[in-house]
Amino acid sequence: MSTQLTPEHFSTLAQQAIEVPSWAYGNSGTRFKVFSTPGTPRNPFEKIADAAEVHRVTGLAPRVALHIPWDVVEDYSALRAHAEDLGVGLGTVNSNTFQDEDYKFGGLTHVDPTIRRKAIDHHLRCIDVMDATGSRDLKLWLADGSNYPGQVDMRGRQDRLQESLQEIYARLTGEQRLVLEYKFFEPAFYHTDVPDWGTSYAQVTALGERALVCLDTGHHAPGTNIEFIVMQLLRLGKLGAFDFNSRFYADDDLIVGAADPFQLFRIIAEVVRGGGLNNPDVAFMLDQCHNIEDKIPGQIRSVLNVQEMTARALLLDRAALATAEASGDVLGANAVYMDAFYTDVRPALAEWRESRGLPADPMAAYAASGYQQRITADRVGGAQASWGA
Ligand code: PSV
Ligand code: MN
Ligand code: MN
Repeated sequence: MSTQLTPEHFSTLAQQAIEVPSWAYGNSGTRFKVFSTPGTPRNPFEKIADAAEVHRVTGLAPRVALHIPWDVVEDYSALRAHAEDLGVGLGTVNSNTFQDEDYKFGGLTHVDPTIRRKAIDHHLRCIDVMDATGSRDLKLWLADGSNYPGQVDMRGRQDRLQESLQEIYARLTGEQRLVLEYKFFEPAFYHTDVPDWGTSYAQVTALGERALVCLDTGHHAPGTNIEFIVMQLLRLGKLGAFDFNSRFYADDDLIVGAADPFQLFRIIAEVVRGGGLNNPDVAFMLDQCHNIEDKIPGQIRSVLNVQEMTARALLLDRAALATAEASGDVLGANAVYMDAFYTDVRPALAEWRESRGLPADPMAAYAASGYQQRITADRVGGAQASWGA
C-alpha cells in the first residue's frame, strides 16, 4: 500500500483546472434574506477581478464562467481582454431563461411558439457572446416544468424541447459544444422537463457529438449514487461538464466537499477510473453561492477541496483494488479504497505548492494580501447576484 504522492501524481495535479462561476462573487441568499458583503463586485469586470484572485493564490482556476443576462456587458471582447490581463480566461456561457415573466410556463418547451422563439433567440445570442469571448461551452439549465398533474402535456414538451435544441445546436461552430444540465425538482415541484441524466442523455444524443450532459452534484434526490452516474456517462462518452457544489438537503449550493467529502472522493475516483481527469472533454466547474461566508475565500476553499480529493483519489491503489475485487475479497477491497480516502495529503500539497511558487496556504495568503480591504474601500453598492431563492 502506498500513500505517498509521487512526482507522477504531482504532474497530474499540476494540470488540473477548475472553472469558477461569476455569480459566486455577487451577493446571494435565500428567499428569506440576501446578506450583502462589503466589497461585492458592481459589474462583471469586478467579478472577473475577484475570480482572478482565486487563480493567483491557487493556480487552479484559470477560467470564469458567465451567466447571461447576469453578466451582460456592451463589449465582450473588452471583458475577455480584461480577464486575460488578469491571467484568466472566460469559460462556459450559462443561459438564463428563468427570470422573465414570459417564461412562467416554460421557455424552450413552451406551448406558445412566440415564447419558444424568444427562448431560442436568447440562446443564439449566448452563442454570439461565446464567439466574442472565445468560450467553448454553452450550458443550458431549464427551469421548465409544472406544479400539478394534468397541468401540461409532458410528452409534447419533450418533443418541443428537442426541436428547440436542434436549432440552437445547429448554430454552434468549430469547437463549440452544448451541455444540458438536469435537476430533479425546483422551481417546478411536480415535473421538471429535464429531471435526470437519462433525459439529458436522450436529448443530447439526438443532437450529435458536440452535445453532452452536465452533472450538477446538488441536483439529485438524497441518497442517489452520483458516482454511478459519473461512471455511466463516462462509459457512454457523454459526460461534458460538472457543476460542483455540496448539499445537505436539496440544491444547497454549498462549498464542494463541505457536506460530504467522501462523496466527492467517490465521484473523483470514478472520474479517474473513467479517464475524465484533466480530459478537456470533461469540464470541471463550480456552481456555488456563498450566502454567509466571504466569497473569494469560499471559492479558494472550494478549489482546494477538489484538489485535495483529487490527490486522494490518485492514491487509490488500483492494482491492489483489482486483485481484491477479482477474488471476491469484499473487506480487502474496501480497505484499499478507504486507505486512499483517509490519507491526509494536505502537508504534501502545501510543500508542492511552494515548490511551484504558489503559497503553501492559499487561504492565509489571500487573507494577508490586503485585496479584501482594498475592494471593501473601493466598491460601494455591490450587485445582488443571482440565485438564491
Ligand atoms: C440551477 O439550480 C443551477 O444549478 C444552474 O446551473 C444555474 O445556471 C445555476 O444554478 C445558477 O443559477
Ligand atoms: Mn448548476
Ligand atoms: Mn443548482
